[in-house]
Amino acid sequence: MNPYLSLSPEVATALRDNRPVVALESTIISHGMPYPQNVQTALRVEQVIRDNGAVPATIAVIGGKLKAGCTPEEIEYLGKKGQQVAKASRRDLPVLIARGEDGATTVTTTMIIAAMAGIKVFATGGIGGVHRGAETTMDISADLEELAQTPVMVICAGAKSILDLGLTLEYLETKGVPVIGYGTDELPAFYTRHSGFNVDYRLDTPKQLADAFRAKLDMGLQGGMLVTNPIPEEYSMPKDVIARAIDEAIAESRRLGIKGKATTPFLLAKIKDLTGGDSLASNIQLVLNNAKLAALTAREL
Ligand code: PSU
Ligand code: MN
Repeated sequence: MNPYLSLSPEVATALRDNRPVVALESTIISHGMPYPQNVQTALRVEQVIRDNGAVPATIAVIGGKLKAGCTPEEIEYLGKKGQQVAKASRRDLPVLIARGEDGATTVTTTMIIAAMAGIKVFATGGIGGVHRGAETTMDISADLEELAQTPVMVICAGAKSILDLGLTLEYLETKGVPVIGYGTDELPAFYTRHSGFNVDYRLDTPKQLADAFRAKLDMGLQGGMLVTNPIPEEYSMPKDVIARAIDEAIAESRRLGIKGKATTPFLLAKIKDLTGGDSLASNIQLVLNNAKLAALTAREL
């Protein structure tokens, strides 16, 4: 086995016995939400996965090890350190590992480590994508390239309109990534159920999701599958409130000249400030909702 990979005993046993395991990312803990809600949410998400019959594997880089299955102490550590922890994408892994450092895994690196461990289903909040203005900044998340090459199903609530959702869908189409709407024909936009853009396919049950992904794996087609699961109606946010906050956050980031890997965490924090915490409550609910669907789908697989 990969000498850098370290499975928790629970995850190792579950994988050996062919029981369902769901991967979870850690950038959402360190950079996606404030402390202590980030730690509380990460632990609640793990509980939801257990309650639905699967084993959670929170993924992170700790002391130069690729961890699949963090302890509650490790989750607390990542949550408390917050933005001090390196946000680790694909390009960051070699140096972090060689130096024995820590890193919070994004969708990209969570997929990489999940695949190394043999975990096929991953639940998160939102993915990175093509940023607004990418035609001049070239800011396109590595998450899209990872979906094109790594065999993991990613269950999210769509993408935030901090991104250009139309261009994000075009990119995924070019890269051959199936984009599925769970119970919907429309791409959900994270805080809201509607974006005005259609997905490729609508599937309605965890079994249908598992069957489609199984077919992809069996054919040896490289890459993952993106499942977009709309936020439950009762937790969704008014469209105009969130649109205003996002526009203002983007304007501020341009004024300050925020660039590169700092962009997404900056926008997420700003939106939270501007919406007075309402967006955080929605964010927590949609992650719990995705965790449940991921557990049920992992069982079918
Ligand atoms: N979008 C969110 N919440 C998040 C992220 C994105 O709504 O926490 C995080 C994820 O870890 C994602 C990463 O993989 O940001 C993308 O960063 P970038 O745009 O720099 O690729
Ligand atoms: Mn970027």
